[in-house]
Amino acid sequence: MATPVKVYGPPMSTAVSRVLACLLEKDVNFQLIPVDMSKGEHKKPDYLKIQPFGQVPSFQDESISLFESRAICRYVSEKYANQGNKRLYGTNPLEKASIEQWLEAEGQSFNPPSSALVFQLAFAPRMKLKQDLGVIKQSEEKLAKVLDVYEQRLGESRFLAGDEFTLADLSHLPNTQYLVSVTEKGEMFTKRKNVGRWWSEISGRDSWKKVVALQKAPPPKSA
Ligand SMILES: N[C@@H](CCC(=O)N[C@@H](CS)C(=O)NCC(=O)O)C(=O)O
Repeated sequence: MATPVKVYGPPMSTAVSRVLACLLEKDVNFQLIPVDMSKGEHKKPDYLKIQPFGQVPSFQDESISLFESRAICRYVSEKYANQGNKRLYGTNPLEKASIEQWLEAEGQSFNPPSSALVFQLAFAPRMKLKQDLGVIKQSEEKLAKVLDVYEQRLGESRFLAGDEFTLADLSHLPNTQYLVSVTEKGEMFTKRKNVGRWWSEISGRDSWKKVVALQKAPPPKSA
């Protein structure tokens, strides 16, 4: 069996969970390496050698190291093109362009307001940080506009980039999971008919259910 790739960081991190979902879709064997962020392990010199911005995830496959979850997902999808979900990153230039378009929409339009809401509503209370009501209001307004665009798109096609589940859909799973399952903003998704249908379909995939199970499992002890 091939040597497992290594993913550094806790599955409860949205960016780490994006990479895990991709690896599970592609049937790539992986080893999860704990990084105890509460102890600042992600800012230690050894870790900064593989992730110079001091964030999770980072990733190693044979002799290469990568960071940035979406870049890692693109790499995994290309390198392991012939295994697991072979349609995940498209099979021709047009499919790939459509996937890239919606991946960009996720990174540039969906992620900023949704990750701000995840931080304010899911993480700040756990970290005993004061919530910023202005940020919450502004982010909710921005996210609503993005979801209106998605509602229209998902009335025309089953998934964002067309008729197949792709990296573009997968990339939305981490933030949406938190918003739907641990905040009161889930209605933003479920009350929109097409977005709600899309969310139940993509979040019901075995790969994502396994990621959610990993998020609920007790953290492994760091070395
Ligand atoms: N754009 C990066 C974002 C990575 C990121 O923000 N990671 C968070 C956890 S989800 C983190 O490491 N935060 C700690 C910090 O920034 O110090 C990616 O997608 O990999």
